[in-house]
Amino acid sequence: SNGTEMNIRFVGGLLSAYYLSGKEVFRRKAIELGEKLLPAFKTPTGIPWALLNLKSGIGRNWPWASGGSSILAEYGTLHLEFMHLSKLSGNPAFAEKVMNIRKVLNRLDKPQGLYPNYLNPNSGQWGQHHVSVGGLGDSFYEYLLKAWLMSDKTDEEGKKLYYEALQAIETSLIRKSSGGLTYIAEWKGGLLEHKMGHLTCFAGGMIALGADGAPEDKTGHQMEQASEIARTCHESYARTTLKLGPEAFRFDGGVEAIATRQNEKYFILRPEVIETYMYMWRFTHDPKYREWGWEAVQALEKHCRVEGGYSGVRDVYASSPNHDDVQQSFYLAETLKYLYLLFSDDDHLPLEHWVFNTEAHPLPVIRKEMTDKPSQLE
Ligand code: DMJ
Repeated sequence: SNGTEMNIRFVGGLLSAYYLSGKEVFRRKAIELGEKLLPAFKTPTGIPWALLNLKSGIGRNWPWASGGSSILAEYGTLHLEFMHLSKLSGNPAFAEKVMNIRKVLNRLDKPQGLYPNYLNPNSGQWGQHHVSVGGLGDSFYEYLLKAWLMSDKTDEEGKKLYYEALQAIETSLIRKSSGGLTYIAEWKGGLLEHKMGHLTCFAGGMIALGADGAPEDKTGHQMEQASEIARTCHESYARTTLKLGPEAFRFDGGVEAIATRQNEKYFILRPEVIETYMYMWRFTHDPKYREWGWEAVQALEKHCRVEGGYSGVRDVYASSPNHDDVQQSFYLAETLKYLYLLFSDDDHLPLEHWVFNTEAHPLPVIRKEMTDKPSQLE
């Protein structure tokens, strides 16, 4: 199994189920599953393997990943769930594992302050110097910010690492097209690829969520950046026939926010653009975010609704949808949940009390003074 998907989907889901219901069975199962993941950390550096055989406890990495590397967005997307596992089990091992990952990262040189997507778990050295706020990188950055927020703002290291990483991203990856659209490019050994993934669109919401705590009076600037990214991602939907966004869109060769390669034109019910609308709505109450969300609802109903549920589509520029016949699990966990929250009142899962893991499973802020009693949560 993919250890990080086990964590964000199943451990995260069980933790949320526990905190929302108070039922002991969910706490127990979350811990049981967390314990099954611990053998993945048996590497010379403690950077976990990507893949784990849950029966044998034998780990390995993706055969395609640069020189046997582990992936930033995988080993970097365990922190929130593992902090809760230690709190609920009384077993410090979970927290130790994720704090060690930070320690390894802190010791490494970062090219231009950026975190490469690949890190070798044996040598503790970076693999290829590819940097992304989309696939392979994305939720690492998200979890730095959310680690700080979920700790009731006591995790000062998480805070510092997040704002420093965001600064490096702004300097090296964020660009504005000639048509005035702000986008986040991909970085390959110092060269920019002027492509933005649908996955990268979550960054609008992340930057908005972090803006309030930004250092040096950067709050306004970061909110502006977040709203510009939301606008760009909305354009990637608006410039298609089906009004659903492509997997990746480009800003080169005279195009802006459009997929140019056939294998980047698909839409698989991903949540990131709606996730950003939801955060932008919560922080600004600008009605355009609900309007944009409603456009997506209508397109989903029109082009993705099928007899057995909802399906992805192969080409968002086609005149009619060609279904891929898959309803990804994140459609229910994230896309529909964020739509629901976009049209709910702010006191429904308020952001001061809840942090959403990267699969949109809500986890409570661990209060400085709080004990383990879920009944204390409102
Ligand atoms: C989900 O598993 C999570 O949102 C993850 O962080 C990125 N990819 C999918 C949704 O697109």
